[in-house]
Amino acid sequence: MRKIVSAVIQLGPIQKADSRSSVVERMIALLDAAKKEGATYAVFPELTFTTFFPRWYMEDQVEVDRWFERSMPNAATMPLFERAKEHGMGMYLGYAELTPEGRHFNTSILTDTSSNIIGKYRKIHLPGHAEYDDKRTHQHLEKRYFEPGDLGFPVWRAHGGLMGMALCNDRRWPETYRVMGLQGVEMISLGFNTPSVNSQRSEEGAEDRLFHHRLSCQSGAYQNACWVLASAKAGVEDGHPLIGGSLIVDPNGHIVAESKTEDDEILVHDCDLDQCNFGKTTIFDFARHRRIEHYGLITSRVGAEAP
Ligand code: CDV
Repeated sequence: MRKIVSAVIQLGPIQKADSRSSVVERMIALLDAAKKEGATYAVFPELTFTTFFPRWYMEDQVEVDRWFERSMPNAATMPLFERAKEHGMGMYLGYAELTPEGRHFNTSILTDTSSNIIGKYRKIHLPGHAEYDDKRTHQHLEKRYFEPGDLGFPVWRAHGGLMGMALCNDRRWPETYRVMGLQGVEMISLGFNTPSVNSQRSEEGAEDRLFHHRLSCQSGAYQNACWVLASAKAGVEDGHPLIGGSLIVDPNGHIVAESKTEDDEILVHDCDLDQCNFGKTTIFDFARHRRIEHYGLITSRVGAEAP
């Protein structure tokens, strides 16, 4: 058995006015609680340190850049890295990254048990739109504030296994999981901020949103025989509701833990990476069963074109 005692740490709402330091204090308290339950690895949400700012339309780049981190860790986030190191815990967490060259990414990192950053991922499937859209019930301006990730979907040898990362909307795309699956991934960590109502179809509420979220994570885990650890930022941020539904999904596609609230909450599970072996050596033994001669359209065509 190759067990990682994993904690998916859901964060309740973060308001616009909340400081980074106040969020980091909450995260440290949750990390301490996860450590008490024996966890050695913790998964935090997408854009962990702030409210989900892409819901706000901004024209002033100085105002936009206030939501971004110029370095990681930095003065505000260092106490979290120090505490994780004291506990000997690895972490996955998401944040808005502003590079020294002035580039903006929706990013996640993976740390080892000494809080060294050993992996970085930049969100590839950016949802939403770039200009103000008065037809939507709320804005989702990720295409305005971020550029698409440029690092691909790497997999890292860490924590005794093969670890991958994704961010929110990536979980809806089978390509996300399969590219990592083809590198043997055993555990995918992902953070998300999913508004409880579809901005373009108000009858699609939280139940449907949770259904699609579970469907995506469960099928990705099953079809690639890997663990999926999904951490929500949940609850009502300045009047805007986000679903909870943080999950731990096993390599057979079963949900083994799910959050019950839309607040700060921890899920802990002993994830045995050897549970990936059965699927990877039988029905999803890619080397034996994949037929790449028929998959060309996947990488040569972006949109659907009828024959
Ligand atoms: N932060 C996100 O990527 N949110 C998206 C949108 C489409 C709601 C999501 O897939 O949940």
